[in-house]
Amino acid sequence: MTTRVEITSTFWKRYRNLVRKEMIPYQWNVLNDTAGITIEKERLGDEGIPSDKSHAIENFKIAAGRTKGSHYGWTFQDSDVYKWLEAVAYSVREQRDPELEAKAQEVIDLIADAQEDDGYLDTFYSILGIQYRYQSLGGSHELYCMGHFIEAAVAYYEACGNEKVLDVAKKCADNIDANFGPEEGKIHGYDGHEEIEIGLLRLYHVTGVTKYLQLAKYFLLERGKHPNLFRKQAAVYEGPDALGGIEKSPDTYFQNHKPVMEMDTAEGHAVRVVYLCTALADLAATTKDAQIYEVCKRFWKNITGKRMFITGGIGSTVKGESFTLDYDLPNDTMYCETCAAVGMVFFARQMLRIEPKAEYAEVMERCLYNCALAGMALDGKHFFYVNPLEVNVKKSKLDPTKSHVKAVRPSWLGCACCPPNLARLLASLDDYVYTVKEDTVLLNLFVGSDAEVEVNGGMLEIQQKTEFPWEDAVAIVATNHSSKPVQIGLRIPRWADDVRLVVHDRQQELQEEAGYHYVTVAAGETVALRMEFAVSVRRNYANPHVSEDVGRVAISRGPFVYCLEGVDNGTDLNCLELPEHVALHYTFEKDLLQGVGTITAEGKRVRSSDEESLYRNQKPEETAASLRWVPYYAWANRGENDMMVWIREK
Ligand code: FUB
Ligand code: ZN
Repeated sequence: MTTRVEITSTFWKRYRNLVRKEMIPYQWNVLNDTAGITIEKERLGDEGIPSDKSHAIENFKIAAGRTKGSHYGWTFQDSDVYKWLEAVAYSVREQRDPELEAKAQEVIDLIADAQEDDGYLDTFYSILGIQYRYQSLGGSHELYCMGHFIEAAVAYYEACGNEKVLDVAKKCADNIDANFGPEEGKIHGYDGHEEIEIGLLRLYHVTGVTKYLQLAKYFLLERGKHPNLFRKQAAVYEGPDALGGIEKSPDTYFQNHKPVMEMDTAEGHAVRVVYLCTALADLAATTKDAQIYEVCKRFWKNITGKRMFITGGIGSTVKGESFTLDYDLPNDTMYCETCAAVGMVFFARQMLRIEPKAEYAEVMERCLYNCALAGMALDGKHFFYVNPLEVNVKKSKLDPTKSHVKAVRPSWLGCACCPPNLARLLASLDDYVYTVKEDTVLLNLFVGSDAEVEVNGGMLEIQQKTEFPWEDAVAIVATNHSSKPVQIGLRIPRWADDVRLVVHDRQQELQEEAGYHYVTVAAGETVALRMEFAVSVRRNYANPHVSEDVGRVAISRGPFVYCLEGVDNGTDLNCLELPEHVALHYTFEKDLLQGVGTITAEGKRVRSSDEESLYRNQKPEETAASLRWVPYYAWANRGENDMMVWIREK
């Protein structure tokens, strides 16, 4: 028996139906170049990368010898197909779909045909020069792509029992194992972009074959022991241009500046960092290695304590899509890539496997409900790569340093890592609701659902009846079908002012242990619980080291961070002010943005009576202004629009 969580929440079912009905078919058309859309460049400077179409499926057909042509797109174009396949796996796990499964089988057959006889799998090198494989690891993304394939294969195997896809994955991993490792004659190195480590660990979990665990461990712990690896390879590399010079980036970009076990801050490319952390935490959970967990905790502390935006976004600069330094969190030039927020959700999930700390679930929730969801329009067909906390439409168009900050989600992106990443996360949301550890089931996310959770050698049936996030209570009914007692760890949300817990109609005092309250369910017992939250609208202030946010306030309610949009608040959002003591009113508006809670307040707007002069000696005047906030995730669904999260407070 395995754990099964069926999501019943209206909020989340809408997203999951969107994945099944819109995202998967739409992305399939994009990958086949039949969607009839225009693909946007991410920013100035990307002109050199061919990205007018996806060509991803065509690349496989060419590599498989089914058609003629050349490779097109980024070196990691294959990963778009793999992430799509992984999303399909979770979708059919939730609801079987013979037509979609037939399509997935076609893709699996195509991938198998594109695989080299020795297991190597990468259309870029198969088409452009197989003799150059593994020679430009800084930019080539070969192991990254294979890691994504292995993840998809494991997910699809687990969903449908498809042996073929798992065999292709094992063959692929065996090829990597034959080429990399500490032994003489093998390459002593790793990929410029972490991901293979996650894939190998998943392959180990499903097959139990220890060499996959060992290889993942090798890649993780070897990292940083070969500074200059990528530049050294690049100096003698004569193959096809892997990624326009990325391999010459500083070692920090690739987390290659010192051995991983010595790292204590998040440096370089944000997605790479969180994929590294996800794999490290999985390794620590799997091998119960306390030292590796210490490293994970250092990363966690640095990221969430000093380098994360209030929306759960990470990556402070477009340059290298990277972290910069502690407290450097600029609202209008940041990066906050959708994939990075998705990766934080992965990281948090693995941390929960190691230690039951609600802080991990809180960050997971913050990233999920804010930055990750904001990565997609409500129609499931438009996507942000970059998720700003402040946008001025004119500046985005005319200021070259803000060309990456968009006010409208494009239909697709030349570098399309984010849309299918979001699809696979939303389709697998059921994996994030609970964490099982020994005799305990942690309830991490309040998501209406019916679940059967394998725990302590038996089964716990657990139902969450709730319309959270739009309702402030959860009724939980749990039946322990095993012969031993089971603990349920109920997360006590920090965004609530008061949490009341009623067990079998009797109010209970909460006893908090690292953010959870534990309830024991005896063998054969059924318990009925009700958690009620007093959720108010909150004003949030940043640490004053975050210079951009000094004197500013961000509004939140429950797990949602809110923002002001031009469509509700007019232009020049920076002229708006929220007086310190005015009341903030919350209303649920069922007809707005598919149903959202909005917040209103009586604010102020500064304006000049003399619009002509740039500088003057009088303070601008203040007039009354009605302010209206919407949840951040729902912004940019009403046309081109300025937006702001942090408003000046007076
Ligand atoms: O390099 C592969 C993916 O493309 C990264 O994860 C994203 O940040 C984007 O650069
Ligand atoms: Zn991305």
